[in-house]
Parts: sequence; structure tokens; C-alpha cells
Amino acid sequence: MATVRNSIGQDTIGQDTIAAVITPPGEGGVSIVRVSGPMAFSIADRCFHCAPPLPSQRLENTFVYGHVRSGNENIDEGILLMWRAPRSYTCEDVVELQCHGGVATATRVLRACLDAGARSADPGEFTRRAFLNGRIDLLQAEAIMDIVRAHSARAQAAAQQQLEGGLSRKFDAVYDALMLVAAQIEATLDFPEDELPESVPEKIRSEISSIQTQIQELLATWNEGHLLRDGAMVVLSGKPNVGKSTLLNALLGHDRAIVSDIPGTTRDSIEAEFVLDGVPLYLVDTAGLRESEDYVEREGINRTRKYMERADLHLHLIDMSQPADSESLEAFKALDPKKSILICNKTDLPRLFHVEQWPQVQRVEMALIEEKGVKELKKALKTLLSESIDLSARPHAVISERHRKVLESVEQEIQEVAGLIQTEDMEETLVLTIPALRDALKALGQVTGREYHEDLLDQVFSRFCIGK
Ligand SMILES: Nc1nc2c(ncn2[C@@H]2O[C@H](COP(=O)(O)OP(=O)(O)O)[C@@H](O)[C@H]2O)c(=O)[nH]1
Ligand SMILES: [Mg+2]
Repeated sequence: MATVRNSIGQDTIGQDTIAAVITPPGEGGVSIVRVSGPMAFSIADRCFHCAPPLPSQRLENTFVYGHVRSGNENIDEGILLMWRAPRSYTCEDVVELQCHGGVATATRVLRACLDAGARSADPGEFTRRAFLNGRIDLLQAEAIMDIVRAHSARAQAAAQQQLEGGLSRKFDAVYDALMLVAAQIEATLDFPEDELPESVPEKIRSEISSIQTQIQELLATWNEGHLLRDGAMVVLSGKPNVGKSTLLNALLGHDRAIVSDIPGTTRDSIEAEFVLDGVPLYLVDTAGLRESEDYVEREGINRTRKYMERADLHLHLIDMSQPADSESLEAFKALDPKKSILICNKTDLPRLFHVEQWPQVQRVEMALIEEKGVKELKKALKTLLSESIDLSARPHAVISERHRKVLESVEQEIQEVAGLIQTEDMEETLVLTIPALRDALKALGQVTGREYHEDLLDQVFSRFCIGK
């Protein structure tokens, strides 16, 4: 493997230099091409012409105006920014070429860097290097992508907390506590039989139980993490013509779905994003549920059922100006009452649907044609969301699906350990806890990245975009 020296004279064996456009494609004020690795400065010397001295002779954390060049041709004018290892995003030598916006310029500037010896970066590769070089742990690396993907201020703030180490500290605390118990148990095994101090078994039991509590507290943040990262899917259901599309438009504040008095107008589902108190919601306006001969509408109805299975929250509408519809009420009763609101629409018209016939459920009266009831509905939605998210609390870091899977397996191992140490003659069973403790530590280490393998990193960084 080739040894290359970076700008501060460190040998960087086998480490190549990567480059990518790090701004989104499309029209904009500037595009930025980032180059990271031991050849970053020599590439800048070749591709960027500025007044002397050469980029590689300049101080770190500075910038210089000049021209990006390919051969003898000026491609663009722009600014070169410079960082030296290890004080950069990746902990490597990094240069960034700030050029004019637009896909064509960015592509040509990147091409010039590649021709000068860089390789195209893979998705997430800059952040992967920051992790491999020890600047951030895996939880912080994931937080960076969560920040980029955040759809609401609360989701962004939660990810920012994670980047600042809010979640890492909690996982580290569990890891350290577990490590300590494992060390205690191993030390205990060296005691001659019957000489184990009486206080030791009790201490181990109480430490294991405290670890279990910490794991449960972390697991309890999953629902919040899911809603903030993925958004809460709110599915609008009900018979055709009850006002679902009108409701979608009323919540969004603009006309997204076609509203018509012809039943079956919405034949496919429409998704739209909407933020309520910092929580991203995905509203899904469905085709509604009814028997239909129409193939397209039937397909729409099948999709409605699928959305309803995946929904985090349900808004089920009924038309109060029509006679009681027991079929629609039955459909509502089949939903989880903790996740559902019954919307009694068209209260501006004479009522044919009567109160006595209703089950005791969370419901909101609306006259959507007059935009009445929207405020009450938002309040009811917030009440349902507060089951999963404490909306009055400051945003804080919360676990993701990957962390949950690991924690659940750790929880099982610890459960096994807890079972083994409940026995009277603990000395005999203690030795049996060692493999479970080791497995638990190994799994926990994969959350922060103390333990990692290429597959784990591929899995984490494949979620990233190119340029991050
Ligand atoms: N009178 C009255 N009509 C409404 C109300 N809400 C919706 N509509 C009308 O009912 C019809 C069907 O509405 P739409 O939103 O397309 O129903 P969807 O099939 O459930 O999506 C349209 O003509 C709406 O203008 C309401 O509160 N009162
Ligand atoms: Mg509709």
C-alpha cells in the first residue's frame, strides 16, 4: 500500500483522497466541492490558481480568491478554503472550492479535482472518516444525517442534542456500568468458595437492576424518536364525500387535494407534510372505503387499508347530514382509541346522524365548509401526540430504530443475567453470567461505535447522502 504524507507530515498509509459536490444539485448562489485526504493540498495547487503563495504554502483556516483550472482553461472563479489535519471535519487535510452555483459548474470543478488525483466520495464517506479518525462517535455521525433530514425545528433540535453528545453520554453510562459489573463478577470468581463477602451479591443485583432501568428509560424514547425522524403518519379515513380532502386542505392552509361532491374523486392517496408544534406530520388523504366496481378506485381503497395499518394517528370522518352509518362507525371502533379521533363533519347542515347512536370516543365537531373546528382538531391532535412526546419539554436526543434493536437484544441478555443472580447460592451461577455480559457489552458498543465492523458502518453510512 502506498504511503502518502499529508500537509503536516503525517504518513497516511493506504488513505486515498476523496472529493464530492457537497451542495444540493440545482440552481443556487454557490456550489461547493470538498476534497479530503493527504493529497487535498496538492490537488488544490494543481486545480486552483491564485496569487502566490500556492495553496499548500498557505496557513490553515484561511481562504483565498482565485480560478479553478482544468489544464490551461479557467473553469470558474471562486474561493478556496483550507483546513489542515487534524483540525477539520474529517480530521484530514481538507480544501473546499466555493464556485458559482449550478449543476454544470459544480460538475466541471469536481471533474478537475478527480483528474488531479481524487476519487469520488461514497455516500457519507466524509462523516465516516470523521468517525474512523475518532472525532465523533457513531451516534454523533448519525445525528449529522438526522440534522440534514429534519423536517421540523423540534426534530432538528433533538438531532442537535444528539450531535452534542446527549445520547452518547447515556449509552456510555450504561456501557461503563455494565463493564464495572462484569469486572466485579470476574473478580468475585477468584474468591475461594464461602469467602465471598455478604455485601457483594446484593451490590451486583442492585447494579444490574439499575442498568435495566437505564435501558428501559432509553427504550421509552423510541416512539418520540420515530415521530421526530419519520414524522407521524396521520391517515384520513371515512366514506367518500364526507370531507376528507376538504380537511386535508384546511389543515395545510392551501388547496392540495381536489374537493368535489362526486364520490370517488380522490382515487389514489395523497400525502402532504404539515408541522404541528414542531412535530412533522404526514397527512394521507385516502380514497375512502366503499365497495366499488371501478378498478382504479378499488386499487385506491386497497392502498387506503395499507395506510391505515401503518398509521400513527387516525382521523375518521363521518357526515352528520346523512343518516347514521353503522358500517363507518364499526370501522372507527376497530381503530386504536388512543390513536384515533372521530370527526363529525358537515354540522352546518341539518343533522340526521344522532348523538345517542355514538360510541364514547374522542371526537371533534366540524363544519369544514366554513373552516369551523380546525382549532379544536389541532388541539385534539396535540393531545394524542402528547402520549408519545412531551411537547412542553425542551427537545432532547432520542433513540432511533437501529438503537432500539440493539437495546432490545441487550435487555434480553441482562434479563438472563438478572435471572442467574437471583439464586441463593449465587457463587455457582455467577460464572454463567459472563457470556451474556460479554454479548451485551459487545452489542452496546455497536451503538456508539466502540465496537464496529465494516458491515455496521456500511449500514449506518448508506443512509447518508453523497457529500456528507
Ligand atoms: N355543507 C358542507 N359541505 C361540506 C363540508 N365539508 C365538505 N363538504 C363538501 O362535501 C363534498 C365532498 O368533500 P370532499 O372533501 O371532496 O370529500 P371526500 O370524498 O371525503 O374527500 C364537497 O362538495 C365539499 O365541498 C361541510 O362541513 N359542510
Ligand atoms: Mg377526497
